[in-house]
Amino acid sequence: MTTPARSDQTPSPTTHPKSVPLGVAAIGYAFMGKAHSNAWRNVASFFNVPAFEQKVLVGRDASAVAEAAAKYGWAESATDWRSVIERDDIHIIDVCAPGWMHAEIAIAALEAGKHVLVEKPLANTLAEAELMTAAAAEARARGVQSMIGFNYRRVPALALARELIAEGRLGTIRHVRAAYLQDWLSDAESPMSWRLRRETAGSGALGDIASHAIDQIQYLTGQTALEASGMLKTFVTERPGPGGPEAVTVDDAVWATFWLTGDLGASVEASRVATGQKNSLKIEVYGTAGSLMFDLENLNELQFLDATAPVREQGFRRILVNEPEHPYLEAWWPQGHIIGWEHTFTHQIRDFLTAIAAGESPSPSFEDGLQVQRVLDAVETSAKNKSTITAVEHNSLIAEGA
Ligand code: SOE
Repeated sequence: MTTPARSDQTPSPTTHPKSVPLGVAAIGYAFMGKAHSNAWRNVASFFNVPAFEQKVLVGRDASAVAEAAAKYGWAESATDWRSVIERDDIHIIDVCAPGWMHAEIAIAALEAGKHVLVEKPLANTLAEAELMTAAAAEARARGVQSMIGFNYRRVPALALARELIAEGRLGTIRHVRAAYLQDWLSDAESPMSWRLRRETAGSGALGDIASHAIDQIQYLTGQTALEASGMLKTFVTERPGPGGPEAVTVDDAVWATFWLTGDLGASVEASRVATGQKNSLKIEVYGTAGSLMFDLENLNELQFLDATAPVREQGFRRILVNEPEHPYLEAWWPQGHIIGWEHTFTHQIRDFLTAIAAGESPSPSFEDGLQVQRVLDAVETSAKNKSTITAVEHNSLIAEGA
């Protein structure tokens, strides 16, 4: 449980002098720590952002995190995140640690008056996500900002898709389909890791990658899930662990359907055992006046169908999202010089810093992260009870399973 913030003793960053660079500390130096470090290292070369310094990279293994800090451009390394968040020269905490650490670190950092960016999903449980969101709301009142790292919102093609939908170019959206397929766990001999234990990951494909698809469905359409129905499956029930075979306690794959506000239907499929699919996020949006298709493996492109065009000319056409007029692109290279997956993290850090400098709440907020967590929880409840969940907010059953 979090203790109420000591507002009288918690520094307020709104008084942060512009002349003093924002001190940044990142917690975690594995895959996401590396992706975020790369973004911190290059964002100021391409975007106008407030001055900041990569001060500390935090990890549990002193020698490994020291090596990573030197490699990724951090001034120093540390092994105790609690002492780092108490430092006066640290103003931003970037949480790249495994899901089971998100709540404790983010809440402590917010209470210490630090702006917080946390990787998705917000937490391992709905209860943790609610505590984090309450802490974020309290901190925001003190000028302390927070953001969740759904980085695919920063793919220019998906940001353009959202703009086109918001402008009405697709008319009324009827349904959305999203599939996020990977195969790094297809081999039953792939060893155990924190991502395969419920106590450290919360869930498997559901929280790890379906969370991205669920966020995208809500982000692209501006609607929120009301009803959820889902199935979860663990195909490989035990894997080689440090002390011999160990039970896998999270899902390998998830199938879910949703009704959203706006009378909109959606389906999400996510798997980490889809043999041959490496990091394939495909999204399709179908409206009364047009449709869109996106494929992460071709992330510079958006397929757009304008159903108001004469039928003889209709068809999905490829928009190469690489013009200066497209979101984020004017900062990079001349048109047609495409960008990659890692650029989405640079865009994310740019938006986070820009919001902090403006004293505004970055998007997506912890509230957005909590909404996704409610949907994840509703899918799990539906799968467990073999039923359809309604009122995602209240996570109550509407129909007992057969
Ligand atoms: C899972 O392997 C993973 O690393 C996710 O955790 C990330 O969020 C996704 O962007 C890539 O795949």
